[in-house]
Amino acid sequence: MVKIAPSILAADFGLLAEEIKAAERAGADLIHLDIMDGHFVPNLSFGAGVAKISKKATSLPHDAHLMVTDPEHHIEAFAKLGLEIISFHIEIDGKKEEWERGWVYHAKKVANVDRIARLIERIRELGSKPGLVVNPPTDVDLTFPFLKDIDLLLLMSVNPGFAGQKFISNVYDKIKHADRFRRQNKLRFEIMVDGGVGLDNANALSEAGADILVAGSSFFGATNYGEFIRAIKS
Ligand code: S6P
Ligand code: MG
Repeated sequence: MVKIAPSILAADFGLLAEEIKAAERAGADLIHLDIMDGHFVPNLSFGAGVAKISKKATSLPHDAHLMVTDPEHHIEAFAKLGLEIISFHIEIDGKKEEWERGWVYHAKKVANVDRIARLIERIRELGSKPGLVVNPPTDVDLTFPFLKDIDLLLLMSVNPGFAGQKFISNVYDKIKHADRFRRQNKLRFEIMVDGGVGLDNANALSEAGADILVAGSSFFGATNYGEFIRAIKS
């Protein structure tokens, strides 16, 4: 059954700990933390301080989605908190492309293969599971050489930076392609989809091969979190 990861970016920050406890009671499978540095993406969010609040509020596992240019500077702080999964973008050495809300990083090839490999290794050394993230304009094939070494492939279905954006449907082909590669090579990484996910597309994403769905606005905007999770999983 598909797993649900509420993104606390869309929660009421004035009631953050209560919101996270409510997500746990509602049946969430893990908590998704969106870390933005204002450079890799056109927005700032929060850092390890908020991650600590979330860790304290729930015993659910956490995944940190690092939308930062230099993950090297940040992974240790998150790993020290015991975050189960830490993911960073394959586009960290990529190019900036303008779009209506600022910019998005994309990559046509992996400019610094060693850097990606070292980061994956470092996250594991620090005791967390490594994940790689792919933006909508980037080809998912760029991650294939690294998939045997990671636990999570996070496919973006919006240009990252803001909650509540419109879903970009090119993610379906990426899910299917990565799922095929996973089966052919007998790999075990999970596929997560993030951005614009809700009741309207959850079934199709899961059928395409997604294992975990991030839900920000759709989850925290629901009147009843438990009903939302039951509906999305049914
Ligand atoms: C993308 C964002 C995502 C978050 C997001 C999902 O801009 O940074 O990485 O996980 O908060 O939110 P929503 O409202 O699209 O489900
Ligand atoms: Mg995210």
